[in-house]
Amino acid sequence: MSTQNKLQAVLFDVDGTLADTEQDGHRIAFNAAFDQFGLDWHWDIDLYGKLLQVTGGKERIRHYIENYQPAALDKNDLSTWIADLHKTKTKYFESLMATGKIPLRPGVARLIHELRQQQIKLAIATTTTMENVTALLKSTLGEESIAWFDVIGAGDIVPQKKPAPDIYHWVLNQLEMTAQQCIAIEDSENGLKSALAANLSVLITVSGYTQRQDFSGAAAVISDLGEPSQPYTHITGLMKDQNWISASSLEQMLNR
Ligand code: XBP
Ligand code: MG
Repeated sequence: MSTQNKLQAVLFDVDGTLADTEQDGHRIAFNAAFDQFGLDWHWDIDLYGKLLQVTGGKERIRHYIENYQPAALDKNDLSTWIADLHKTKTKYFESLMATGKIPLRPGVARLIHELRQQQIKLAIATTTTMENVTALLKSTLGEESIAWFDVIGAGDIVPQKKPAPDIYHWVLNQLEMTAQQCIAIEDSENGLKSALAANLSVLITVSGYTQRQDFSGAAAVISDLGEPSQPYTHITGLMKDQNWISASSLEQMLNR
């Protein structure tokens, strides 16, 4: 009898993993919200890279205020003000997604279709807001794709965002599965830490902002999920001889 674990579900991160949303999506939406609020704040590409250390948009704004705009700390009811600013940012992000200018990364749609065909469950574990997840899925895979995901864990549903394991624990709990039955796909060190702390095996597909981060503990680190016509670049870990990620290569990783 085989002692191999059968792959039952794949848990996808969203930002940087499904699509490159940070630089030309979230960053633009934050800046648009700052404009609408009459603030002269501007997050350029480099600064935004630094701010990404803090996950969660509201948490990132608060961190920015504390470190770059301390005068704003005197606002009455700062938390409500940040929440309002962030709501405006979410509206901008949703309308940006609706333009369809941000595509899925290589191999993402192909792998999602293959997993569905093989009846392997799909789930999402993300720090971003639920509205943003549905806006991205709608604009890339179509409205019906939202229902392809058995569980979507997003934003404030858990008290502690990544790198805490809370969102992965929540998703596993909703799936009624153990970490040994699932694999997580992430693009960042914060995401990796979160998934590892929930005992998951993790595949990293690096993104623009994350390529120099520390991915110790990942099952493998590669450029992207790859396509038969566009192989991924192998960085570390297993699967040197493969060209693209399939359900069977994920199962191999689970049993490494
Ligand atoms: C994503 C995030 C999010 C987005 C912005 O991290 O940290 O905060 O940058 O989204 P991950 P919100 O890919 O690890 O989930 O403004 O909706 O928080
Ligand atoms: Mg990410």
